[in-house]
Amino acid sequence: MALLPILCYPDPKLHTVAAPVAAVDARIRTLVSDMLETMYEAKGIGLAATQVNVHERLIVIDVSEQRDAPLVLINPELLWTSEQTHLNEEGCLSVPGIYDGVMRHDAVKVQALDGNGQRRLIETDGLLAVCIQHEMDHLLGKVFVEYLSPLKRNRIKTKMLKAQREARS
Ligand code: K1U
Ligand code: ZN
Repeated sequence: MALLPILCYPDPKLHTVAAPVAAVDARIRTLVSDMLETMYEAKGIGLAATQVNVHERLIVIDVSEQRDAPLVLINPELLWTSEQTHLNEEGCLSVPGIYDGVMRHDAVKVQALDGNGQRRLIETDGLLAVCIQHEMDHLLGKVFVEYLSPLKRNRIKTKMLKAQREARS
């Protein structure tokens, strides 16, 4: 197991569109286990492969209180989203320290392969539905700050670049 470095906004690599995973093989199983370790260590509830600079359609999630219910979604496809939406306060491990509201569907239905390559159908709502939408956006190269106004987004970009400069010096 290994901790993977997480890309930080506004790194342009975060805007890469991920390609499908060709086969759930030993390389993917190692990546899944490294991503889970990285997500737990960073105290996140989700992580997309894009955020660790791997541009394949793979996400890991754990929204459980005990942090003992990992969910692995490989090649996830959104089959259905509810008409009903709500404003959700979100954060992102690639935009540390920034939280803001994003409109999300209340419920989603997703088809994916799990970590064993088995097909899974998930219909869910609440935090899991929000997290799935957030992570699937990453696979499309979209970071949650892109839902915010250009003014807010530019302020966040400036703040992140300053923090990264200071961390280097
Ligand atoms: O993709 C990521 O960067 C992980 C992100 C997922 C996420 C958080 C909140 C709403 C939707 C998706 C995080 O885990 S950020 C960590 C965090 O702020 C958080 C942790 C637990 C509950 C809520 C937020
Ligand atoms: Zn994120």
